[in-house]
Amino acid sequence: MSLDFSKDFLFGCATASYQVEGASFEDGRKPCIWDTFAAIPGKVFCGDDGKVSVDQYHRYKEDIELMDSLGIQAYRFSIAWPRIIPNGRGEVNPKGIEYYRNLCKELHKHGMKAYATIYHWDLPQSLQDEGGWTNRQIAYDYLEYAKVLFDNLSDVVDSWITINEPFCITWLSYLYGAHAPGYQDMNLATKAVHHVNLAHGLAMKYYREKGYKAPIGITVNPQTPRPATRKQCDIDAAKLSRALETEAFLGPYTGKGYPEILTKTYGITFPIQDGDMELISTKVDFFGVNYYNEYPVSASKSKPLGFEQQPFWERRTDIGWPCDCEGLLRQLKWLDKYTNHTPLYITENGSAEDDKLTLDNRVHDKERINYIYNHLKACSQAIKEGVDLRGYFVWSFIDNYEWTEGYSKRFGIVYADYKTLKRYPKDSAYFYRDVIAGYGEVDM
Ligand code: GCO
Repeated sequence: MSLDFSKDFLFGCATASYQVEGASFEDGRKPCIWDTFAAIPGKVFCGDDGKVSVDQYHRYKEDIELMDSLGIQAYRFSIAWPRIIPNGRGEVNPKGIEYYRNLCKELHKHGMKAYATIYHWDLPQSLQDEGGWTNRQIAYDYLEYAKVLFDNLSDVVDSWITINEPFCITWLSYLYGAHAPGYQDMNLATKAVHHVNLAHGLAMKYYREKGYKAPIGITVNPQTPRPATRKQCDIDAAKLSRALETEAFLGPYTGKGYPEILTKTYGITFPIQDGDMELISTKVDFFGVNYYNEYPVSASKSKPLGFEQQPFWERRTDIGWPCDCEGLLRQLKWLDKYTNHTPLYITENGSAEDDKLTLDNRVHDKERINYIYNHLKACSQAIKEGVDLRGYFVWSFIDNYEWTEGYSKRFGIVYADYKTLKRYPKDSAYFYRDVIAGYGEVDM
């Protein structure tokens, strides 16, 4: 039954500021792009927004105590840019710094590590009004914001993640139009890709120059889709999709540059200026990997990008995604090779299930337990096959605001009653506790 992880493998849980904090307009925070997007009718399920969410801003002590009771060793949270520099650029808000300092200290009090993500999508609206990630200036604004965090919180943060899922910030938000700000424009998206990459590079360079010690990396949600058939055209389609959705980021970070196939296929050119690629390839200490699923793809002449997803056979989670733990193993092995054996962390993995609170306040989320167990097995197998995987953060600690799905999809190992804001550990929380404890395999 043991999942066979070494004692120093790190088990954590993850959330993100806009998804859990609430207190949207307290203590000087100003609007972010998700406040704006959520207010546009039809963009988010039921028009849900992050104004209250699970109110972690006021309840972080209770949440950390609960994490501690489950034996969780690290908490990955994100810092809200609009709390730290409410106008995006300029004046720093001391209350913002104070909040995250207190959060980290509380984690340490409980013997847990603080993993801070600098940007998890809550861009100050004022910067979006100037073009958001399509405007090169934003990379320098991001640098100033990151500097404030490094210079004020480095004594309490144990590990930094510069950016969460560049794919979602760029292609998903500026090309597919699914996330805020919701554009569908290849040219804008191409600019956004380069500027997100540049922002990461600028922050990395500053961090290295200042000699900060805590490990720093970036979290990607790689796509290494499997070709639906063995036909060469489908293999090429899978490669194209991987180049667009994954290598457009990991290529520059690992010094390989942008995949040429993107220019050849789509005629796009990234707005590179002198010195950019060198900055962007500043070596990270690790890559964070967010993995939920993987799809079969095939070539398609009618689809604008030249590839399309095919039906799959695996069970769907409540959000409609296939449960594919084999995909995780494939991705980890591919990443290990592509990044030249850089240390990896699973910074998110989990499933949305249709959870029901029983009369005795329990949630019997067997499907989530299966999901996590099978994905942990894939992690353990990857380590056996030589991947330098150092930790796993379950998504999520608690049910929260699932972006365009609002509060309709529950990813937590802790159930949130959105009316009373009470927290109830689900069976998966106790399962996770036992995994971390090693099922009693401890020296007694
Ligand atoms: C992402 C984000 C999380 C999501 C989670 C489930 O991967 O989209 O990092 O904020 O909530 O992935 O969709």
